[in-house]
Amino acid sequence: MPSPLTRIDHIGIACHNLDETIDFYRTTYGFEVHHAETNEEQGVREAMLKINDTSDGGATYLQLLEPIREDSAIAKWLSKNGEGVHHIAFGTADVTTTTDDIVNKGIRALYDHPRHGTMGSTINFLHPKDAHGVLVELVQTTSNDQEH
Ligand code: CMX
Ligand code: CO
Repeated sequence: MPSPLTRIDHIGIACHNLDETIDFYRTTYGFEVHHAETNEEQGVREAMLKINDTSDGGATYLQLLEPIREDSAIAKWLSKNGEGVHHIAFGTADVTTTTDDIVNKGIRALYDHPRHGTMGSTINFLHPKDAHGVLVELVQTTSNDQEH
């Protein structure tokens, strides 16, 4: 059976200063900001840098994340680890079903119901302690999201 996870949607990277980090990615690699927003619920300012389109109609991004609150997940992680790779996100056509199927294998999801992610997506996370030390995000986008 093919995997319901059809792309690397993004790699989440925690940083102290979003604007400085965007400049680094632009001048070093030539990546441009495709989309930027503040997600109050997640406690972040973020920028999505598009890397490539994918065969499922989606795309792969780097997600640069700066905390906007001391009690946010990103602020806590930065204070313990410093800047670096925070999570990987897989794209799926149906985040609810995909999450339920993985939960049924005994892995904890962080939310009972999907929440609001970047560019109008819906997201959930798998607990890193159940996933060999990797915080995994599951992302469902809509077709409109690809055009932003
Ligand atoms: N990757 C791998 N392991 C991680 C981790 C990460 N990003 N974050 C925490 N851990 C590990 C810690 O190392 C720790 O392990 P030990 O017990 O062995 O020391 C354990 O998980 C508990 O960590 P903690 O620092 O006490 O943090 P919390 O349990 O309070 O929170 C988590 C961890 C994953 C539940 C929290 O970060 C969370 O809710 N994340 C989901 C939301 C999120 O990350 N939002 C920002 C991104 C938004 C977006 O992508 O749009
Ligand atoms: Co993310």
